[in-house]
Amino acid sequence: MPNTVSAAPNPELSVNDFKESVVKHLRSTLGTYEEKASTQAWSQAVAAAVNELVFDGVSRTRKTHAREDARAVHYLSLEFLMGRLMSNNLHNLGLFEIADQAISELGQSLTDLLEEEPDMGLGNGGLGRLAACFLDSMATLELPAVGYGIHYEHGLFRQEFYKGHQVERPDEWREFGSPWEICRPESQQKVKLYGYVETVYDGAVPKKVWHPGRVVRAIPWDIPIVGYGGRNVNILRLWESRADKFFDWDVFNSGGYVDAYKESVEAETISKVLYPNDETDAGKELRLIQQYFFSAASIADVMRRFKSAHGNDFSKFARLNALQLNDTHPAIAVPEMMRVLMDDEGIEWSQAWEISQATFSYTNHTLLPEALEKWPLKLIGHVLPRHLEIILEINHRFLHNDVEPTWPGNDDIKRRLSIVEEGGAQMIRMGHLSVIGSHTVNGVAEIHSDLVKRDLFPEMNQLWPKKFTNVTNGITPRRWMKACNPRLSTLIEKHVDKDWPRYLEKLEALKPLADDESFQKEYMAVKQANKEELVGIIKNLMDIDISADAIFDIQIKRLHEYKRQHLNLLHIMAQYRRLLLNPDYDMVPRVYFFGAKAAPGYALAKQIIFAINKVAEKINNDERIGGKIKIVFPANYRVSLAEKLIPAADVSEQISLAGKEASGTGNMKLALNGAITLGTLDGANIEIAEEAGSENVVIFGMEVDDVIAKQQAGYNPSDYYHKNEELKAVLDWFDSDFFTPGEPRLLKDIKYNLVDHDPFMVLADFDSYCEAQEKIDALYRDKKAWARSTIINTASLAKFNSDRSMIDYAKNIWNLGGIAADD
Ligand code: 26W
Repeated sequence: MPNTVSAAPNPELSVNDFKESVVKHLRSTLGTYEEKASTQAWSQAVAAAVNELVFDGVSRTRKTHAREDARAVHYLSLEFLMGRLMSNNLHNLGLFEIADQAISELGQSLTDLLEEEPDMGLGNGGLGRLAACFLDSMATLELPAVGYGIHYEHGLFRQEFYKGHQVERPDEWREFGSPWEICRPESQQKVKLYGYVETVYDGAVPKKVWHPGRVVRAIPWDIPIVGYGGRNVNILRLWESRADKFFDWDVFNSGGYVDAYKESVEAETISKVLYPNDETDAGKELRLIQQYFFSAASIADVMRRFKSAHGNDFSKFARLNALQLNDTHPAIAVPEMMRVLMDDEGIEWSQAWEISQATFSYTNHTLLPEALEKWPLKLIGHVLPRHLEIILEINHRFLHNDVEPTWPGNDDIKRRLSIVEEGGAQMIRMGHLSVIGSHTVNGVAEIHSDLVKRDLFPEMNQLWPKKFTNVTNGITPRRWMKACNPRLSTLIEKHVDKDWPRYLEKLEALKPLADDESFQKEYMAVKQANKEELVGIIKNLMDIDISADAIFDIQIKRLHEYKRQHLNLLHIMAQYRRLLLNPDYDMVPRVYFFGAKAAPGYALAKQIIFAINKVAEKINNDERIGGKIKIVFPANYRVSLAEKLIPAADVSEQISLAGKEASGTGNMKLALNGAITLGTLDGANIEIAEEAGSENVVIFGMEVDDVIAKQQAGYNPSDYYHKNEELKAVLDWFDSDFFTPGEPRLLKDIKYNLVDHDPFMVLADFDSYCEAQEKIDALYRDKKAWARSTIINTASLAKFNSDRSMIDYAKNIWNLGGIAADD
């Protein structure tokens, strides 16, 4: 359905202007004409027409920032999960309706053109999508900000299912180039690797000289980030690696073509692929090189800009630049900054450290021990010999100046706080380095930030209590409501001010309507229409028939044991069993949607995907249950698929074990679009419950302290297995061929993992989860109560606008103000 929302219309462009521009680009940029052009050519011509406005904004914004000598933030992230850009850019420019009409007058459909665009999937999940939402908000708030990352040739793998198993295929997001990026060869940088460090004694203080063994070039590609309203356009700068020089002519001439070529292949490998690991340490040399490559290129870029304005007056550096570390992935930027200030600029240690610490801040996104990055000391010494020296010096000074005076003679605390982990092969703890090297450290939801202080870095918090803070995550309402849910946006616009996508608190005006029957009807009619639309999409995509009268229950997120997709699955199996035992078992028909990719090396996660697919196959085709349960698991969950699922959701599954999900952001998107949260008291669920009111969410399961108490008392999952007949029966199905006919026990690992270990306490929360599901069922039958709750959810979620997150960062961490770009 075309979006008819008319907020922030662009007054400067008419439908005819836009038509002319598209046709002009079709002919002169794409080299084709109206009668012949493919959908792809049309789509590119539209992108080119949009870019005329976008690029103009880039120049205006840059000029303003340079003239004002603006303080800026540099957001360093190994991941940016941008998704598609066309619809978002049209909305933010206020051009969506104009483009829609212009394109239909040209005999094309905007909806079809939008579907042509591949997702820019340069991220794994929450952390990467958060970075993308933050870019949208920073541009909207007119904050001088640059995103820095890697121009991966292949983003997160494309997922296919083969006989129910996940298969990974390469992602080809820019096979034919992307219209949204501009290459800036003039701003390329060189990045050094390997080699050795020489100490030169030719002045008062010995000088360190790094003789690299390898140099690679970093080529920047800029993606314009259009703020809402279109005035301010920031930049996402992504670095591509290239060999320093393609042919070494001497090697080439002496018959060494292959050797010369090999060097270029190796250099280009750095930006080839995104690591698909999520929440586990990749532990690979190439990943470390990726981290250093983009950190070093970005710092060099910031330095170049600074020096062209201020020469060598580094006393101004921290006043003008903030550097944000998105998790520990860019933590190597800390010693790199020290190296540049000392070795390249001749600044002595203490001043360099002061500048560096005043510049960096660090966001932690996870407490899971397996996700806390550590690098073998030897590996860092091999790849980055100078950085290892600097890290060890940072550590020495920290232990000597901060730890020893606070805990004199306490070796145990020193062992825990040291950047170097001893015992076995020495490891460099990137979390420690990030905390020590930053002026501020934040978690991403209240509870998570508390746990960062209490469990992850308790002594660091004792040393520097003011360093630790919270910034609760957010999502951009432009993409996650206005663009993806045009029906609801249109309804909202009838009742609240037009600038709600900017000021989400305006949705509070809907609260008084929550009990208004005619508004309830309108709101639920929107939900119904969104569900009908999804029914059609699923039919096309998977040839599965589902009914829009069922409850649409959605769990979409990376597949991980702690997120407990298998808890959801066990409950579905239990419901199915109830129906088999009693065909009259009374339940509201349900469609369970899953969307999830598993890290390719994560065997149990892949087996859970296989299990969901096999259970789906059986249940979906079992006529005995009269279609009361359907399971829909489309392959290749990604941003553009999320945009289709979220507006149609009735129930949002947020069922992680308490204390494990740092925040979650899908929970915010679903609740804003009117889904009822079925969740544990974990991450941002807690704050969603606070905002929406506990009567408008369904909470179950253990809380963080219950989890700890149970673990300390000695958790024995097999007790739950033996005590609960239903639970035992469904777990035993995994040990049979019930879902894998003729191939018994293919799913047994899931059962034994749960019965013997159950690290994320699925069995302990099973009963409580089943009860919560019954509450959902009962609530849904009460149409008015349901409508009321869902409206209140939409009306109450302003806190989770990523604009609010960005204002928190700008005020409390970056000390940064907005500047409106020139007209
Ligand atoms: C080293 C491998 C690795 C890769 C990715 C370790 C850790 C990660 C990330 C921290 C994973 C991630 O995306 N974390 C999620 O971040 C979101 C944004 O803050 C939160 O909402 C999620 O709860 C958190 O799991």
